[in-house]
This record gives sequence, structure tokens and C-alpha cells, in this order.
Amino acid sequence: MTQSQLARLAPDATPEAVVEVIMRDGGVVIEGLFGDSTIEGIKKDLDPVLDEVDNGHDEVFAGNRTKRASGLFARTEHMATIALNPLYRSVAERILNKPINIFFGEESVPNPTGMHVGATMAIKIGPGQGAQPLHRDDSVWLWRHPTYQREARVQIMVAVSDFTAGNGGTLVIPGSHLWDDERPPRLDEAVPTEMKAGSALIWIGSTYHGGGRNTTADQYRFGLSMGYDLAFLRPEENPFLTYTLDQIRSFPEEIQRALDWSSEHYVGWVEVDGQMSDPMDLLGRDDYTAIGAGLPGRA
Ligand SMILES: O=C(O)CCC(=O)C(=O)O
Ligand SMILES: [Fe+2]
Repeated sequence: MTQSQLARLAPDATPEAVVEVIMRDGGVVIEGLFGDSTIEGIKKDLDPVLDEVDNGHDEVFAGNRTKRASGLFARTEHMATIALNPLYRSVAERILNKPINIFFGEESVPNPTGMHVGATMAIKIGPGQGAQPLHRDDSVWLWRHPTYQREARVQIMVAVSDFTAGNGGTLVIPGSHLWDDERPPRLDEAVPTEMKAGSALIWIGSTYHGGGRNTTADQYRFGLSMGYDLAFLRPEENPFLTYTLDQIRSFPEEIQRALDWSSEHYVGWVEVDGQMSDPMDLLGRDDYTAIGAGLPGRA
């Protein structure tokens, strides 16, 4: 497939239409998905954080002219706005949630897939940064391709600054989600994501992509990304080592669950009162005082 840029849809596109384009091309740009107050709020909250952190120490992947910050639910309330955006969430659910039937004895029952947050990251690509190696994000779980059965990740990259071909707009190879694991991704097959601040790129874990080269003299490309992943995969960013219990308790319930304070698909349970329980049961208990500090009722 030769495509000079990814397809673009309006924010009132239906989830079905968005999923159709993503499954055809590997990704899509949704124009104007987030308003000025969200974008300005993200800048206000995260500019000071990114001013403080070092450039990446790893020249190749993190980029030594690139600044990154994670754990974003605790750093900006707008992270929840993005994670709970109805279009993004519904697209992610449609792509990821493919239950399979399993036998419990002779009874065949659907086993839900579930999805959780894989990682959150603010990324500022600075002047002089070279292109990140093109990669598939699902390679962290050794995913094989083509993915006949299921996708592992649905990722969003929100443009906090404008994204251009010159300032490092995310490179994507349209159609590469359909490739096998033998074909190497080439930079000349990738197209830069150009979009205005407030627009967003949504793509899947099997699509080759990478941060673009910033050839400008003085522009930072500011993007905020997160992935919804299959709930039974280990999250890239460890939520239990990232957020304090007080922070978790301050988040909306959907975010608590999406940060693995739930035991979907039978994984992630915790013992409460001798039972394999949903971690949400702990959050509501006053006698649960710190993550990993010991379960109520257990010496
Ligand atoms: O910064 C970007 O545009 C993409 C970053 C990325 O793909 C990554 O860090 O995995
Ligand atoms: Fe990536």
C-alpha cells in the first residue's frame, strides 16, 4: 500500500468508522478530538515537569534530544480526560475486547478480555533529534504477526503542540500492521503524522511507527500518549510502583480499574478475608493503608 498520509476523520465519526479505518490502514488521525482547555491544561501541568527532567540517556530509542515523563494520572487531571474520551475508549474496546469461550467443566462460558492502561507518556522531541527506530509496540510481549486473532494495544498520541513533518510528527507505515515478522520497516515507507494541537493519532500495537526527526531550529514537538492494552498482559508502566494509594483513591473509578485495581479475566486478584478478591475491595477499606503494606485481617 502506498499512502502519503493517514486518513483523517472528524471527532463525531462513529467508533465503527474509526475501527474500520484503523483495521484497514493501521492508524487514523482524528481531527480536533480535544479542546483548547484540555490542551492548555496539559501544557500548564506538564511543561514544568518536562522542564525538570533530563533528555533521554539512551541515544537510540528514548532519544538524547527528547524529554519524557510518565505516571501522568498523578501529574495532570487531563490524563483522565484522554483515557476516558468516549470515542477513544469505545474504539479500543471494540478492537481489544474479543472474549473467547472456555469450558468450565462441560459448560462453555465467555471469558472476557478486558483492557487496562499500558503506559502513559508525555514526549517532547527537541530540535536536532533524529528519528526513533521504527518499531511495533506489541513487540514488548513478543507478539507474532500477522495478528489473525487479536490486537494487543490501541494507542493514542494527542498533539499538544502542532505535529509537522519537520518537528518530529510521529512516523507511521500505513498498512504495516498486516506485515509478517520477516519484513523490516524502512524509513522511506513511513509517513509523518501532521496534525494540529488537539488532534490525535490512534493506532494499533502491530503498526510500525516511531517518533520523527526534528529538523527545526527551535520547535519542540509535544505529544501525550497512552495505550489501552489487553488486560491480561503485563503493563509496560508498573502502576503499583508509580502511584501511591492516596493518588489511586483520588482517581475516577474507571481509571482505578484501568490501572489494574480490578481482576478482569481472573488475573490480578488479591486475597481479602481469605477470598480471591477484586482489588477494588481493598480501596474502600480504611484498614488498607498502603500498597503492599499487608492485607487487612492478615498478620
Ligand atoms: O514520540 C512519538 O511520536 C512516538 C514514540 C513511540 O513510539 C514510543 O516511544 O514508543
Ligand atoms: Fe512506540
